[in-house]
Amino acid sequence: MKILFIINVSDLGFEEPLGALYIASAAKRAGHTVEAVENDLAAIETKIARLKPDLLAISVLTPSFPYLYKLLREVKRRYDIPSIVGGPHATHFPEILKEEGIDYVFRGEGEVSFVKFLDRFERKQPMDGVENLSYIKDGRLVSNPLAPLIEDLDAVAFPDRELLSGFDQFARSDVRSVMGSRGCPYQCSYCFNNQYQGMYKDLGKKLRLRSVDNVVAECKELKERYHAKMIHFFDDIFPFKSAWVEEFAEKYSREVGLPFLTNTSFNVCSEHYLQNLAKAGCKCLLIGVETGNEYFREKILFRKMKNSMMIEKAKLIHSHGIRIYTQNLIGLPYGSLELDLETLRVNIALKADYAGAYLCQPYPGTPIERMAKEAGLFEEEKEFNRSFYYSSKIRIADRRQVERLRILFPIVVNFPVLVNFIYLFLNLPAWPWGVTGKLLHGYKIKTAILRYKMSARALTNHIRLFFRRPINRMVLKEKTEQS
Ligand code: B12
Ligand code: SF4
Repeated sequence: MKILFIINVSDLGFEEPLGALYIASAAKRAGHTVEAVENDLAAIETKIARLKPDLLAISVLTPSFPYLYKLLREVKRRYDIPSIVGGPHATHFPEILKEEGIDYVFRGEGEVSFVKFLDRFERKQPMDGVENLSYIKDGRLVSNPLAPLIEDLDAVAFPDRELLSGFDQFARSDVRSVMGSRGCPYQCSYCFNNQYQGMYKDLGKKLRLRSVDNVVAECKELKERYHAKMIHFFDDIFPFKSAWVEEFAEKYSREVGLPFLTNTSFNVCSEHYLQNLAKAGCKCLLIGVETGNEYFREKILFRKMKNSMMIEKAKLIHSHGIRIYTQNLIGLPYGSLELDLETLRVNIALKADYAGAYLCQPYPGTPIERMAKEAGLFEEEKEFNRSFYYSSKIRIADRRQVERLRILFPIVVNFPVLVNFIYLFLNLPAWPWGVTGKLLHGYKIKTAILRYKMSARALTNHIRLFFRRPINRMVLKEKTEQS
């Protein structure tokens, strides 16, 4: 069977769309043909004319759903090809099946049940018993039960990077994306994991690790076949089991030896963990501070951490030569400008190398959305933005200043003396800071995040993607098209 995957490349930089790549591998292993095309109507039409696919597949996140759905509907109006939608948004909102143009929805982990679906689909058999699948039967939405989470992640085929061979932005990149684990032990109130764990309760472990050998084998392949010079581990939290990190540091540094960056939590940053990460080649850690107020952190965000502990751990991270990229949420429900300024001060205290601040987004179904609704702080009529940078459905007190603070935030953390003038800056137009912030971000990507020897080809690719990137431009374009 021939499957055409529509990849939403405009919301990606050099990050590879691992969900689609894993699914493609599983389908190819089962003997199907899978090709990919970017999210552009003309390109899709050309590809359909050539490939004549039997099925259209697409992976969707909540913020890009409205846009991707319109694109899919347009394609379906022109071609009578069944479609299946998967990914985080489909996982939580199978009712999108009611929208014109979506024939099947796939919830949760894909590799095993998708292949079962393809088999039934090809033989035109009924879909009863195909786990994870939602579909319309006799006018009713049917959601089959979920299959348990895959226990042995080593049994899953590596993501199919060949799928992206025709995409310039990935072909020219030398940073590759890898997941060493799936899941997270925490349940932050604003995160997809909170709902995911509820859905998969009793259906597998919250956190699953691949073996070190399996991860190292993938990284070696990336180095040898896909000219990787740096690895971006996209784990929610990079594995922190002592024996695992120790074995990883040993084998990865010997057999792969590429610098890498990854996500982690201050909670797991022990001396042993950091020592091994540094030995393996970790150059930068992306860590959530989220808010500087301990009470809010615990009661609103469901994250229990002391500021003093974070500051202590940040010192330890720096002592191992690893840079810190913090992530912060401002404009929280019940929050205020003062609260967000507390967050700014904590980032200064822990000397973040780069501190990103984002407006808190109450994604549907998350506890934080419930809180915002209960407090009457939810603006129902607002559409979800394709990014969490530019707007929020939360009714933010001091909105104007908080929005300006988002732009000023990384600049002030890098030049702490500016904090003395913060109230003045918050009352002036933000655009000059926007330009400075963008330049600082670019500089920090090169010096703190992507700390590896880039080829000229990769550098120009990064620069091109960096300037093409701002989702706000796309959002503006969408708005203009709508009006
Ligand atoms: C890497 C990553 C990114 C990358 C790349 C995103 C991408 N499209 O691949 C970048 C940095 C670009 C990114 C951006 C954003 N991200 Co992000 N990101 C992730 C992260 C850390 C890993 C994604 C991943 O590769 N997972 C591994 C693969 C294997 O899992 P998967 O994608 O879910 O795929 C599996 C199944 O869902 C299913 N499946 C997936 N697609 C399909 C399709 C079909 C047809 C089928 C049958 C099955 C299927 O099978 C796959 C294999 O089992 C996740 C957290 C996470 N743990 O997943 C957040 C996550 C996906 N991101 C999230 C968010 C909110 C964002 C941003 C809004 C943040 C921002 N900057 O504004 C943007 C949105 C960009 C956009 N509009 O699309 C949320 C999404 C929540 C939601 N309700 O949609 C997540 C879940 C984080 C979280 N914990 O809440 N992100
Ligand atoms: S630690 Fe990160 S990935 Fe884990 S639940 Fe919290 S926000 Fe989500």
